[in-house]
Amino acid sequence: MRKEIADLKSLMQSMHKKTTQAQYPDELFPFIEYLRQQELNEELITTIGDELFMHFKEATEINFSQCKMVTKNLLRKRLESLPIGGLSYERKYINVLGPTGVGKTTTIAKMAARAVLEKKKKIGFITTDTYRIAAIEQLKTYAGLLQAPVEIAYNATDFEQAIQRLSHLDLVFIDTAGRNYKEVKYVDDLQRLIKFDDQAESYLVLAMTTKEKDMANIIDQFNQLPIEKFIFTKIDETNSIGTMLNLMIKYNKGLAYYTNGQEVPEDIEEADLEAVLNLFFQGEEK
Ligand SMILES: Nc1nc2c(ncn2[C@@H]2O[C@H](COP(=O)(O)OP(=O)(O)OP(=O)(O)O)[C@@H](O)[C@H]2O)c(=O)[nH]1
Ligand SMILES: [Mg+2]
Repeated sequence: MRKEIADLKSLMQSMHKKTTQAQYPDELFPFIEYLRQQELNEELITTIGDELFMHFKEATEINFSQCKMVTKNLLRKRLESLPIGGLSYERKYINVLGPTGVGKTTTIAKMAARAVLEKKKKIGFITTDTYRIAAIEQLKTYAGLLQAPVEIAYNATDFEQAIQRLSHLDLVFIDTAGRNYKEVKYVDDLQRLIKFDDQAESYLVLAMTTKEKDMANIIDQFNQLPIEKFIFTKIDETNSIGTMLNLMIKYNKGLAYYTNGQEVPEDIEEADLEAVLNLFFQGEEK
């Protein structure tokens, strides 16, 4: 019985969606199609579609740039309460977390280079990635270029000692091992190994090349940790940016940076609301 009610409900919802979409004037369809290509979720697309429909009800013509403006206003309203922007430079420890191969170490190198070159901060690194042999060397290479110390922590005691040794610095970047965080035990391991106190800010790094559903699963697992903001990497490898917005809105989480290439230190942008909205429409200019 309950299942039947649920089925009926979803049928009615999809019928409602179809009927509202059927009401849209034909001129709106290319724009709605753009939103779909960007992989914005259907719920947001319907909200935007309805808003556009109301906006252009009396209009004689509809153009893309007006649609863009209405959409930007709507998305801006959804996003403006979220924290958007880079490191605060107020907390000493920067925890960088995320699944395998998303670009955590590379992004740390980019953020660290900015902290040194632009903000003139004294920085250091701790890596807890003792799992991959090359990981320590990779971080040491970047640290060498910035003449910054690296500490290696195999366990919580090492980590505590590393913190003591680097206590004279302004900022300490903590690189962690990429693991299959669908397994909750890896999140628990992190919690035991590193610190999530009020001296630390934690960032979850996700690659735009990952499927949205899988990213959502990972975020769910990290929900037990105090994640400050997201960092999205590899936006140069995709043409659809919607996922970024979907996840920020769904999880009520801000955005610190997005990265757009392998070059260190240049391929990183500090997030800014207007820039993110423009990024969403960048595909339209191509
Ligand atoms: N195209 C592209 N590649 C990137 C970007 N950021 C990182 N990469 C590449 O992604 C690969 C993995 O980067 P790492 O920084 O080692 O990733 P990681 O998350 O530290 O990996 P693990 O520590 O093994 O989990 C490297 O080849 C990087 O050059 C980006 O913004 N765009
Ligand atoms: Mg790494």
